[in-house]
Amino acid sequence: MVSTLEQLNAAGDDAAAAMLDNLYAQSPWVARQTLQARPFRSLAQLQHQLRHVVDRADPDTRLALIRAQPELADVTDFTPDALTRLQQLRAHYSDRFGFPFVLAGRDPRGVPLTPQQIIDELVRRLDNPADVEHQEALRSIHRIAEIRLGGDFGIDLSTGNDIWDWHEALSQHSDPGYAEKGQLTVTYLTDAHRACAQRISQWMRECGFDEVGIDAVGNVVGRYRADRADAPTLMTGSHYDTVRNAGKYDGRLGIFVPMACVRELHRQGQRLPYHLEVIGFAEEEGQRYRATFLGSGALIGDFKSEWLDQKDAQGITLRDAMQHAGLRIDDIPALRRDASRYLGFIEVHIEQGPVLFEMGLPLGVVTSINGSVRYMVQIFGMACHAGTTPMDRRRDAATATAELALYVERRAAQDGDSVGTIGMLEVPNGSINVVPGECRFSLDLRAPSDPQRDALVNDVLAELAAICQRRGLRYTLEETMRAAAAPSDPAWQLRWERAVDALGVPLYRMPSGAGHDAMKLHEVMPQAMLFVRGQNAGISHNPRESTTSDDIQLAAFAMQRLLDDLANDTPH
Ligand code: HGY
Ligand code: MN
Ligand code: MN
Repeated sequence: MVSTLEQLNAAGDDAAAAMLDNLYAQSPWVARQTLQARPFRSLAQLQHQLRHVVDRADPDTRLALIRAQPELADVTDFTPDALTRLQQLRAHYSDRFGFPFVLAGRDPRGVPLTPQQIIDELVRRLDNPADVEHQEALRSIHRIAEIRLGGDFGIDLSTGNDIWDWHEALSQHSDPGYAEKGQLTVTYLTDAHRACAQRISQWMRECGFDEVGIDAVGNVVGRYRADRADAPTLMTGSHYDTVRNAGKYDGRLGIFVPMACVRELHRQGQRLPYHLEVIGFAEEEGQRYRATFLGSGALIGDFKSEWLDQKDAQGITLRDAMQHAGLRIDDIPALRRDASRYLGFIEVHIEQGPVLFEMGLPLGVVTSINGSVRYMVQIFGMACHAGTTPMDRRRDAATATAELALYVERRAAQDGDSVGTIGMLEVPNGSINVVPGECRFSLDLRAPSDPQRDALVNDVLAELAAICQRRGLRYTLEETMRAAAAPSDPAWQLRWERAVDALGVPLYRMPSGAGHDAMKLHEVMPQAMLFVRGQNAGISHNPRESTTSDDIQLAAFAMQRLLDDLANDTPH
């Protein structure tokens, strides 16, 4: 029999505790203490309070909670060999950590894990340091409780599951050289990229958008018309290109969540007092060409024509790639939006960091997006014999780069909230027995404010010059991207805050260390973002990037709430 939140809030203490007694095995104290915070406005708020009660318990109580959990119950699908392997690993796990292996038997989509997935997860977690595994065990216990709560209270996850499934289906398209390895890489205008544009277009049509098209730079643009032609427009969306060996949710989540909202509006036959423009931006990551934010930039009139002569790793120019894809370069200037016709821009994105995951929160409201600058650097020294050249006679480009890398790490850490990364580094045509005469590398420098970012940049570039001076080397420097810090528009940030609060989800405001298309739209219209918790400690730009149907659904409900509230605030 399905329970309701109203029943839980109204029940006597014992009856209420009985409604929650299957969430945390052998540990009634969790529910009892949680219920003291009644009434709950949502299951999300109840879940957060359950986690909070466990987090504030003393270490011994938390350890007893883990030890009270039964071992994996359902092993019916295990072959005898797999079961033997499981038993051996579980024994090893208990010896190593002093508590049983606890795992939520379902994946982030709520689908039961296969025996192999269970064994793989157990093997992976055996490598965890004890303190990390202790936290991971607790998160597994909370995930089990979340799944059981959803069952007991009859949560319908169909919206979250559908959005989750769109990601899964789109991830089938990947560039050659990666697809064969089961890796996801979709770079600008490859066949996989263009297949993605077609899939997204098709799904938009199925969702009921009035107009769907692929624009002159490859953005997929869906419009859901307002209740009157001369209404203003709200823009939302994110990117569908990816980094190399990427996760499935970076960017795409911000396309699919609004698509699901339009699907619901269409199902209800509801029209808003504003047009809703949902955009799948074609190029944000700047992987194939150094043309970061190309998709969103084109909409604010910031398509740089010099990009057209850039060549990719195969020597194909951006111009050729666009013409091969049937894009009309002459039509690009017309993509520029008249910002006066827009209410603003909102974007949903996975957090791509550990904060929400560690706080046990499904959603966060973004306060500002860090400003960033990127460079490609070449250091030139002298290639020479590794065996005969004395150490004090070398002009080694690689050790100079290494010296700078350690400086970048130290200098960025000095600010506390700046970051500096050398993500690409190579000795072109290097040989094992040749002192590197050249070294190429990237620089990615970011900070919450432009002055802080620029101070970091100035110091790093000064150190680059000093290192090369001291070592007798020369270098070239090419700035490939500069994005100003983008504080959220207060009114739009408040809209997200109200929507999150209406779901009963505890409100958490946070900066974005990652760059997003919102920072381009920020240049011409007000913007604000919503973050969704990432699983696996929020890892991103990595195939372990993950998020649950539950959290995806909460993001969709938050956007629906924002759209409804905006409709009420917009003159009809
Ligand atoms: O690098 C970034 O911050 C984003 O993922 N493009
Ligand atoms: Mn990214
Ligand atoms: Mn992104």
